[in-house]
Amino acid sequence: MDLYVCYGTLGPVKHHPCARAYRALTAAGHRPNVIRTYGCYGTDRFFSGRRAIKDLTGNYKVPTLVLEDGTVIDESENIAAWAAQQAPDTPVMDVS
Ligand SMILES: N[C@@H](CCC(=O)N[C@@H](CS)C(=O)NCC(=O)O)C(=O)O
Repeated sequence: MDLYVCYGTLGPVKHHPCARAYRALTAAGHRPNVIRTYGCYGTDRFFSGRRAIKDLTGNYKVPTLVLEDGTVIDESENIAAWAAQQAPDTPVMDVS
């Protein structure tokens, strides 16, 4: 799966939507390919990655998640909700 973000995934989840989406995915066991689109602060349309996102979602904002089957999930809260519901199977460690 591809996770389109702004400049990265750092920062507090409360204030940075890309960090929120990334941490929700990784906390649930997903390992998304992180694709930086740059932009922000009104400059989004100057960046090809953001224009590609607009073609996908109708808006320039990230994070946007694109699944292997082409499904597009926009908005950090929607990505976090999907991550929680679709956790990949994780092996159970035998500690006996
Ligand atoms: N409600 C959105 C907000 C997303 C958002 O503001 N993303 C920033 C990057 S962290 C952005 O794309 N800003 C572009 C802009 O506002 O022009 C979400 O939670 O996903």
